[in-house]
Formats: sequence, C-alpha cells, structure tokens
Amino acid sequence: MLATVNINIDYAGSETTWAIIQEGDVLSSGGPYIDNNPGVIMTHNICLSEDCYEFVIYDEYGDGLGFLVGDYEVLDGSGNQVAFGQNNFGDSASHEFCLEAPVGDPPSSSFTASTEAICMDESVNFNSTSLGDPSGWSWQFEGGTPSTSSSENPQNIQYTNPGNYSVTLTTTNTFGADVETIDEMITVQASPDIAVTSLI
Ligand SMILES: [Ca+2]
Repeated sequence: MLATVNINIDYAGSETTWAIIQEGDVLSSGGPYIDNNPGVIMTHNICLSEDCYEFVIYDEYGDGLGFLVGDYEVLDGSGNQVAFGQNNFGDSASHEFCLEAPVGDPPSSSFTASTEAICMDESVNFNSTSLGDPSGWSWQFEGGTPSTSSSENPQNIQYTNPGNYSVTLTTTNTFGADVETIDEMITVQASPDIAVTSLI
C-alpha cells in the first residue's frame, strides 16, 4: 500500500533526515532539506507491503525539529496517522508502525426499472438498490440510448427498436466490485399501427 511520510521542516531543514527500516535494512529514506523554510511540508509517498516497520527521524545538530515549528508523521494507505512526533527529540526518534489492509466487503449490485414493458421510443428510469455502500456505478443498457451511464439512478433511457433487452449494473467500492445482469429485462413493443396492420 501507499504510505506517506510528511516532514514539516523547521528553520534548519538541513539537519533533518529520516529512514524507514525493517530488520536492519533501510527501505526508504529522505532529507536533508533546505534551510530557512520553516513550515514547508515535504511529502514522500512510499509503496510498502502489509507488515511492520520502524520509522526513524534524525537531527544532525541534536535538537530535533526545533521549537514551535516542525513536526513529522507517517500515514498508512487509508490516511490514518501511524507515527507522529515534534519538538526536541535530540539526535533521533524512533516509531514502530504496522500497515494493515483495510477490512471490508465489496458491494452487492441490484436494481429496479420504472417499467419493464414499453412502446417504441419510450424511456425507462433505473434505480440502483445495491447494498454495501457502493461509490461507483457502471450501467450497460442493451438497445438503449444512451447505452451506458455512471449515474446511481439513470433517468430517461430511451429504446427505439422492438425487442427484449438486458440491463447490467456493476457497482464498486474500496474493497471490490459486483456485477448484476437481468436478461431480457426490458420489453419494447412495436408501434400499434404496425401491430394492427399485421392483424388485417
Ligand atoms: Ca534541528
């Protein structure tokens, strides 16, 4: 996952360095930074597997990140703060942290239509009834115009040709996706005058 190190540097940025260490190996490091730019946040994005690590921040002068200005943090892939420190930590400060995969389930797709039987050139409204807090919706309307939508509840999907058409909804969230298709959900009848003509 993508972890983030934010260093809010103090007046003496050139004193500050840091490292992410696992079993003695330095996996990532940063600094020194520029002097005389207190309050500038230096951001580093680092790809790390789900495991435990040590974050160490060093100060060459031995007075930490100064007074009033300066702090540091490590964020996990969900933006949760897993390490933080500020002020005078001397030569160095160390924080153990662990990265864990977010826990959750993919959504479950389901939907309804305002009507399932229409005449040519009429339209249908669709509503997602999906569960599991989806954050994305991808619809496919066989025979419909428009033929796709990313709305939660697409309105006025028009059908111009007689036939039986399937509808597919894919919902997504942080944890995955789910596809639901209803075959031949929408039946479009030919216009009445054609039907009358065929009876004669
Ligand atoms: Ca310092």
